[in-house]
Amino acid sequence: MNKILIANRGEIALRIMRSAKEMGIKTVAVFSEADRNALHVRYADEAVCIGPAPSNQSYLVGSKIIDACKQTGAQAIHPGYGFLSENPAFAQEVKEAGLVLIGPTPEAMEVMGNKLSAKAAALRYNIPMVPGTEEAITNVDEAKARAVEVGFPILIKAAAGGGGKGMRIVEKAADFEEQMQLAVSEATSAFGDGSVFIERYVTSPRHIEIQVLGDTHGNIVHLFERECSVQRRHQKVVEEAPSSVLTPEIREKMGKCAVDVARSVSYVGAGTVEFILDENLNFFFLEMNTRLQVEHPVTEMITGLDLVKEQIKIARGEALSFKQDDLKISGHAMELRVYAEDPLNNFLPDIGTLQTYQTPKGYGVRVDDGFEQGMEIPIYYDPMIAKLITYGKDRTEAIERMVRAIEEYDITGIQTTLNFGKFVMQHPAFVSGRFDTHFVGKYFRPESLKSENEQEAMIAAIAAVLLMQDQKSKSQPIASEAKQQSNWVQNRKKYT
Ligand code: MV4
Repeated sequence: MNKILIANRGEIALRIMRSAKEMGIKTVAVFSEADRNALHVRYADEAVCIGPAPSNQSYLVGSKIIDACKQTGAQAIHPGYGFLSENPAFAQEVKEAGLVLIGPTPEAMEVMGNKLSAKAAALRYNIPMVPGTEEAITNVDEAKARAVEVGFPILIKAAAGGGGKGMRIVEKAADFEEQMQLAVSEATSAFGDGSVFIERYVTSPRHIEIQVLGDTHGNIVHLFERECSVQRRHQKVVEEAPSSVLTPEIREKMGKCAVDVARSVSYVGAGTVEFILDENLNFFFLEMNTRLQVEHPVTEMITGLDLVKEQIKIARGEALSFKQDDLKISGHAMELRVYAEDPLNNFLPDIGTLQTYQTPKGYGVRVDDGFEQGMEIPIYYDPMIAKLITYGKDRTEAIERMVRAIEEYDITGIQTTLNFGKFVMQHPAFVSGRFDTHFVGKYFRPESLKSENEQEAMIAAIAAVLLMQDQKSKSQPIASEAKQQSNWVQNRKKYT
């Protein structure tokens, strides 16, 4: 394998190419017409345009990507996350074209792509699961009877689901039928598959996931957990590793379960096994993601492994070069997803041009991004512009470093989730480690940021007045001096 095609864009395309380059592997970028000048296109050794901006005419068209491989002689495809990364039909086409997909088999993707078949596979390994139905609900009365047995509140979930679509909480038996109909119609329109099932609703869960790696020789290991409870509308914003609540015993148990879930589909490649953890630290398997995840860097930081390199070595047929007992956690890592979104306006996408774009630097700071100053954020794709990752000897240092890095990060022209991230890092519930998936809903109000913005605006206004008075009292400063002073006002605003 000496040339791979990266079937993705943005930060993750660059992230993958960097590892390939270190391994002496040539890279091929694919790009849509909206991404002609994108960094991933410039970074790659070769680049192929695969169509118009909308992803269903470019990044989601498997045949164009396979054609680009043939055209350039790339032998393997790294799909990144999103787009075609968990599409079993694409995985099958890649295989039939005589190419290698850097990822699991189409069969493993197929089983894990449906929550019910995923649970059925995991059941053979006695993995703890939330009580509910093991099959899709076909009869409302039977389902209602089962819900009464399981106990309310219950959650109706879409088997094909993702992103919380087709999910409905039911508080009491009388509401069951109506909520079920809503879930079925939502699932049908979102996934073309109306199958739903029920589970007892775990009211205050933490979302903890385990990274796994499997090779083609039957070795499977886990790389510990990531805590992903800080999310809104099923979109993660802050992730960390390790979790502040797991004991070594629970960690080991969850790790073993994750490896068994992977084993249930003979998993090959990097994957993530998702659990929820209740108040009493009971954990339950939810589903498995068969891709490299956005938040994989926090695992890299605490294990010292490069997950993309591991994926490539696995795809080349190499055996894992370490055993479970060789792995240990060192230090603590935090990740903030920097979205082009306005936290003061319900986190609505705020696309535009990056007027200023200066990333933080220094010890323990990693920025995985795909943009530079002056670039425009296209409206067609995910609004995540960067991931800010900090590493420290412990959780406190990782948090302090994150606050410092957020303050150094300078983005103007668009609103971002940076100031929201600072709010999270400084919130007592987050700092103490006592939080769950309701963190944002429970604690975040737009006012929590406004007061800080207003304070900053006030300081800037005062500084401007002082500066004007200062300038009036002196002879007119030369242009560069004036510029320096205005920079000082901006920096003063940023660092206060
Ligand atoms: C749950 C749950 C509570 N009880 N299942 C949301 C998305 C999907 N991956 C599973 N999800 C949940 N399943 C039971 N039985 C709560 C959630 C949930 C959630 C889980 C992880 C992270 C964030 C979440 C936000 C809301 C609900």
